[in-house]
Amino acid sequence: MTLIVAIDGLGVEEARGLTRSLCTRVAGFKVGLPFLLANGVQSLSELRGACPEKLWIADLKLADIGHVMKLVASSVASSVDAVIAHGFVGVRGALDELKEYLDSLGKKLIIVVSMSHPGAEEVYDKALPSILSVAAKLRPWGVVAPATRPAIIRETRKTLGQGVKILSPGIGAQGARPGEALCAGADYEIVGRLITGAGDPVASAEEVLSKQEEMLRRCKE
Ligand code: BMP
Repeated sequence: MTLIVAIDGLGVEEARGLTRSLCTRVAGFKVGLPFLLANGVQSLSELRGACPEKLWIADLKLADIGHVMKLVASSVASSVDAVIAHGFVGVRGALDELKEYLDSLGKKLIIVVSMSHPGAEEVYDKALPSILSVAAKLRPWGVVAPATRPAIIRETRKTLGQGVKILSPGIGAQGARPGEALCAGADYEIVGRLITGAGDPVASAEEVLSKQEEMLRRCKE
């Protein structure tokens, strides 16, 4: 399964309905800060109850010293399988501590190596070699790399090899097409508004899945 649905701007009931109806079709769900701030951290376990077996990721945009990232992660860790942090904060006193903490709980670390918006070219992409070396040292379960710039995904895969999962946002609302990131070497595509903002989110998710399959067929020819 290749689709992770990003839940950002929904209420708990709407999100529960969505996760329940998409449960058999997706790899997992990424829950963002807007959802958690609006609905409270406790809403996460409520939400997970609708589809407990899939991959649940807390996207708290962590970018701080290790001590603070651990405190933040501890407030969601019991309800999720993985936590996302930014790669640019570096290893020592930051991501090393977070990784050790998550390892001790049996949870996964995902680090951002570049972002999907245009401004990421101004700073993030320039630091890519350094951030990839952070990832190579830490060996997180996964990294986030942009669907909007497949060359970054290819570079990430080439540098980090097959042992890491690549998760790619930027499909639909940000311009990339379903399947593009998978063709460049990503394992999962993260899709938010294209699905959560659709009149019929389930139909939209089905459409994303069939477009992914079609694109993968074509790029493998
Ligand atoms: P959407 O498909 O609605 O554009 O949502 C993309 C999701 O991926 C959002 O939750 C956003 O926070 C996240 N994301 C992103 O768009 N680009 C990145 O580089 C990193 C992200 O986590």
